Amino acid sequence: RQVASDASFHSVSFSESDHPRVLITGGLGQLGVGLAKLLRKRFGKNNVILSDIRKPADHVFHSGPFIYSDILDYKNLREIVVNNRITWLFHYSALLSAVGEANVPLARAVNITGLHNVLDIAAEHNLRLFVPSTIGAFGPTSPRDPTPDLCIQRPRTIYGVSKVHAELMGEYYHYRYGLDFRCLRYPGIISADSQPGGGTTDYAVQIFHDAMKTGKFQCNLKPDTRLPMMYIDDCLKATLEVMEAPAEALSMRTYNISAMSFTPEELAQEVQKHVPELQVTYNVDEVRQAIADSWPMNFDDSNARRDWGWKHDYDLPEEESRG
Ligand code: AKB
Repeated sequence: RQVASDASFHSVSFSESDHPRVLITGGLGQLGVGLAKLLRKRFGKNNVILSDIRKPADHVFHSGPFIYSDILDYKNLREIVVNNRITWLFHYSALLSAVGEANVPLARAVNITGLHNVLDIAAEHNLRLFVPSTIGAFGPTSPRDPTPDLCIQRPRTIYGVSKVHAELMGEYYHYRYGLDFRCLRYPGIISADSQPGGGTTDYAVQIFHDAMKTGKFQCNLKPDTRLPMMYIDDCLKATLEVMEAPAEALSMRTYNISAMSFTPEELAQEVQKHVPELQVTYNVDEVRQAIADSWPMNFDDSNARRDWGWKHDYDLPEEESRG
């Protein structure tokens, strides 16, 4: 459900040459194509390059510039940044929480070594760099309800460890070398057109697809597992807003952002209002459940709201927007 929105958000327009030149790594995951669409509307189609190691679908390939980029190949990445005069980089390449546990060496390479390449290239070429972090950067010893920006972070997944590392390295490069590093900790993201790949919060996307396709949904988390969630449009809006915020407004470089928080049972009840025949069963995946049980239940994003005016537009219907 969309709550009161700020119509001024898309209203500014520039000529193409005033705009940042943007590269999105890991662009064929859950968020990249949507982000490219939003940024192209704002900055012009040819100023936003989507990249990945996978082959794009036809409609993605024809929607704007796409380039092969392997973040583990330092020279390839540097060449792309130089040849395309990139000024802003959104670094989305990462293995998520559940797939990361299934392949720790690959997660370590992509999420940590890849980040090192991106940081060095961003610092060398004076880029503004966005790296997403996550509720997964917290762990069982963090306060879970609510979880503030600054508290104990001892995650127990390679994904979480790599994201704490990214937060700290980005901030270190900011203070040490002046890198314009900006980072948001995302909740689970709900999207209709794109699928997440191997996360713990994936069920909240899958339920919609299964409700429409088969009318049957098997949830891999317990019915009462509460996690922070956000609709993709809010996530992309926050990402653009924090990148456009004046540096003076940012009292920190890594912010929690939050919109809603629900359990599988609550989400199922909501979906059943629209698809009453939907049957939901539970078959708990122990790995995912252990991860979810160590993550925040509610996210405190008061610093983002205060510093750069973050405000979500989408809630579950019963919830009141705090915006
Ligand atoms: C995951 O579940 O791993 C991701 C996340 C919350 O970072 N969606």
